Amino acid sequence: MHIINLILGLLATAHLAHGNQKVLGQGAGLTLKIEPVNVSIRNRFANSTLFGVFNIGQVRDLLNGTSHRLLDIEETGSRNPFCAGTAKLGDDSSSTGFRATVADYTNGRTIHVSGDAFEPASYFTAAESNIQPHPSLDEIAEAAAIAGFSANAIAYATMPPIIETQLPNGTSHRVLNIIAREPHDDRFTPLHVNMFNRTATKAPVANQNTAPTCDAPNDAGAPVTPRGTPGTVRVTILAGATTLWTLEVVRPSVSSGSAGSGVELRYVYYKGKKVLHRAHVPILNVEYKEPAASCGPTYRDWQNDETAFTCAAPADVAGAPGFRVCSSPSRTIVDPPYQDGGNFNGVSFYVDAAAGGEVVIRSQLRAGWYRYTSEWRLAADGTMRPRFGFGGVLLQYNACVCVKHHHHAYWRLDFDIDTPTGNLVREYNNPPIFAGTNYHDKAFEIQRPRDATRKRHWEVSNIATGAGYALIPGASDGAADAYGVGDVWVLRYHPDELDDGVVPDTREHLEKYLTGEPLKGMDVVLWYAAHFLHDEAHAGNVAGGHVVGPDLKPFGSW
Ligand SMILES: *[C@@H]1O[C@H](CO)[C@@H](O)[C@H](O)[C@H]1NC(C)=O
Ligand SMILES: *[C@@H]1O[C@H](CO)[C@@H](O)[C@H](O)[C@H]1NC(C)=O
Ligand SMILES: *[C@@H]1O[C@H](CO)[C@@H](O)[C@H](O)[C@H]1NC(C)=O
Ligand SMILES: *[C@@H]1O[C@H](CO)[C@@H](O)[C@H](O)[C@H]1NC(C)=O
Ligand SMILES: *[C@@H]1O[C@H](CO)[C@@H](O)[C@H](O)[C@H]1NC(C)=O
Ligand SMILES: [Cu+2]
Repeated sequence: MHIINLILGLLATAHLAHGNQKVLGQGAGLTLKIEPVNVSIRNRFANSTLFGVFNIGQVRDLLNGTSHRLLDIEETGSRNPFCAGTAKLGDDSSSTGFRATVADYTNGRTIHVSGDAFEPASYFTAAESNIQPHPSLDEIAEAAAIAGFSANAIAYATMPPIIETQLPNGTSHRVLNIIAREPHDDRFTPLHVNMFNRTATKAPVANQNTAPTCDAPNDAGAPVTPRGTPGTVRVTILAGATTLWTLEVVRPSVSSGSAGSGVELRYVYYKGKKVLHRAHVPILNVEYKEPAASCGPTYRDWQNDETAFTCAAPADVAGAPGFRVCSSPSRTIVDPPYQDGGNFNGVSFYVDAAAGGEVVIRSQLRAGWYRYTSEWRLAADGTMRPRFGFGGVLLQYNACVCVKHHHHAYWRLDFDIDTPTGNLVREYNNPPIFAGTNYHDKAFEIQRPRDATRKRHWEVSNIATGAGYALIPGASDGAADAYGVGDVWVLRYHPDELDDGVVPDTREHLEKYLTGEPLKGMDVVLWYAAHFLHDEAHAGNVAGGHVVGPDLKPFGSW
């Protein structure tokens, strides 16, 4: 096993301002260890031939004589029959189930095959659906070929990835919305490609003439990491000989959920005690706030297409392609000079000395003309800052980024304070909402709004030890509205509730998991939403203001 052991020096002056003196004030650095995790099982998920999927009788019968394609294999909660009920498996990435998604072009439907990597294929089950999933990179390449482009053409999915074409009997022609160009051309052609009858038509140009001028950068045309490219590392952050943090980091291309979930953290421990089983952003929505042709009005985004950003480093971590330690802060579209593209696809690490010595873990994502920064900041004092950044580019055929729109990002935080179960969620209000007490316990699953006038925040603790983490809303996390629904959901853990599923409309549907279950002493999951108004046309909204997210702060004994 390769271990990269990097001593990242910190500027003493920077942390003096931040109360981390005990660890950092002596001038001691943080040590960051990054080891590849054995991904043999993940490779099986990622391999689009995942042998069993097409070999079970039910799938053979369903697909006999059809034109079809395996689009994606996503991880799901394990359905290992030896682990009954909703019990969590241990901290082992390889102990997971999967759901494969197959597009059946001939019959205008989708086939989902579910199983567990450890089961024989005969245990797998298949189900049909008429919801059209997002396209894969090889499907986009085939769509470009159907439109007459060469094998060297550059093609991307754009928004919305699928054009709705439901027939009266509920089946669909699968029509991909892509842009393509030959390497020697400087302009993309927007296309609608019908995968059923293999025809392509030019798509309308979006909002080119009506757009207010705005200073969004141009598309860099940077490559996208093929979805399913495996990559998981085990990270240890030490201060001197003291282990502060241990966790696994999964790159966006294999992040969980129907549409990925950005940089995904697993099995996060602070000072040897478990904090989170999994933390990620499985739901990301956009709504346009002013009418503009072919811009929205709403989209469900995806968080598993990595695109290039800048990370100064000679090479990736040995044995872990797609993971890199930068010698200076990495730069995405939300950092000056606010440009698209760069030298690196994957997950970068660096120590932000200016922020008091936080280890910053981040990636840049692409979905159509949007660029997103998926980021986690881990501080020596146990503070964790989930962050999401919003940017966009001007495309030759599309200036939707200039039209005022809202982004809604939904974090899923699967807390396991000390232990998976035995946790308690409390809410703090000041002034109080129940006379005489600032705190109340959450007895049952519930959705709650933020309320800055009451300094409202939430706390998850272990009932037996009293150790816990507070979830403190970020000052820029915006306001929910009719489409960007909700701020906080407090739910009981279920292995199959990693996202709200592929939904026919784009709005989030976490309400389906509010089934009235009791919460005290249970395994709990908090979802947290931030709402960001993206308005490139108005200066002042650009510099540094494109990042949202709450703070997670430890309390009790750690
Ligand atoms: C990874 O796991 C596989 C299957 O369990 C095993 O055969 C292989 O030796 C492991 N590789 C490493 C580098 O540990
Ligand atoms: C996927 O499986 C096929 C066997 O059908 C194998 O030839 C190929 O090398 C595998 N690809 C990867 C990336 O493991
Ligand atoms: C597919 O269907 C045809 C005609 O119904 C049948 O002859 C053939 O055996 C089937 N193939 C498989 C692999 O089931
Ligand atoms: C649905 O309707 C289309 C168009 O009439 C037809 O070609 C197709 O066979 C029908 N599919 C099913 C499953 O009924
Ligand atoms: C392909 O299907 C679309 C409907 O989805 C239809 O409008 C178009 O005429 C068809 N083209 C051909 C060549 O059959
Ligand atoms: Cu935006």
